[in-house]
Amino acid sequence: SACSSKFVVSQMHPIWQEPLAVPGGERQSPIDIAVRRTQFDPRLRPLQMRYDPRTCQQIWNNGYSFIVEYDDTSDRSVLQGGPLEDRFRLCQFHFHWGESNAWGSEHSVDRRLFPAELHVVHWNRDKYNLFEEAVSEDNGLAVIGVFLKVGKRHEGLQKLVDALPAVRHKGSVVEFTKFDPACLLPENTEEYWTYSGSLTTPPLTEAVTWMLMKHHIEVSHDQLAVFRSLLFTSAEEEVQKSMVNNFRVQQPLCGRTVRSSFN
Ligand code: SG4
Ligand code: ZN
Repeated sequence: SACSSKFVVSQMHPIWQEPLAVPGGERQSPIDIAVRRTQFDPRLRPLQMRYDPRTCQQIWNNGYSFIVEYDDTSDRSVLQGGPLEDRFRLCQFHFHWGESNAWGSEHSVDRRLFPAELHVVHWNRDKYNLFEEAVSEDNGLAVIGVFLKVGKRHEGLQKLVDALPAVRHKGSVVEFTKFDPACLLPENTEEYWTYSGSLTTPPLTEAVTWMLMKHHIEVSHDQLAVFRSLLFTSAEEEVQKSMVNNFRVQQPLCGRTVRSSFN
């Protein structure tokens, strides 16, 4: 079965350069959250985010998404609590989105997809010295996921949306400062699902504790349209490709349990 082999050749994303042999392959992401099969765990505490907006540095179009990067050389922006035993440093956030509002998220809830999904990425500063060390280790990374729905304009997101035209092409970087990613989280962060999984792009390492917020945020159609106006391609390429559908296909659960912090 898909879950019993030592190496799984991952289904290739159209823009990945080559198929990838994934070591392990038993705890890959993303997955569908089947709500009735989740298990309430009363020991799951609230998440504690303590982010310093002054650690925000730049936005980078890496040819797959745009990434807002944070200075992670000190403990000024950290996440702890929830399912986590250690302290994790904020290093970046990014999104995945679709060409239409009918899909775009990586995870789904009872098979329902959302137009986009935010990922706030952190690495374990108690066990490792650098993101690059943590990325391939068990318990190395902690990612908060938030679903986006189309509705009213999101005030906090607008500052970021305004900066995006400057990183339209692959490889472009622009300075971006004083942005608190907590403004992109739903008001209620106490209700979440958590499971053990992987990065959803190469190297697909099984290092991630996923925390998916039950409550979504709303953004306007115009704000998402600016995401969709970005490009997978660099300025030099002849045929330009819109940055849309930058999500990975869902992966088998392989006997894992998804826990919930709420009943
Ligand atoms: C996106 O492709 C980001 O651009 C990547 O960031 C990120 O990789 C990747 O998604 C996977 O992250 O939360 N979806 S995910 O599992 O965070 C990493 C960069 O390449 C390693 C910097
Ligand atoms: Zn992601």
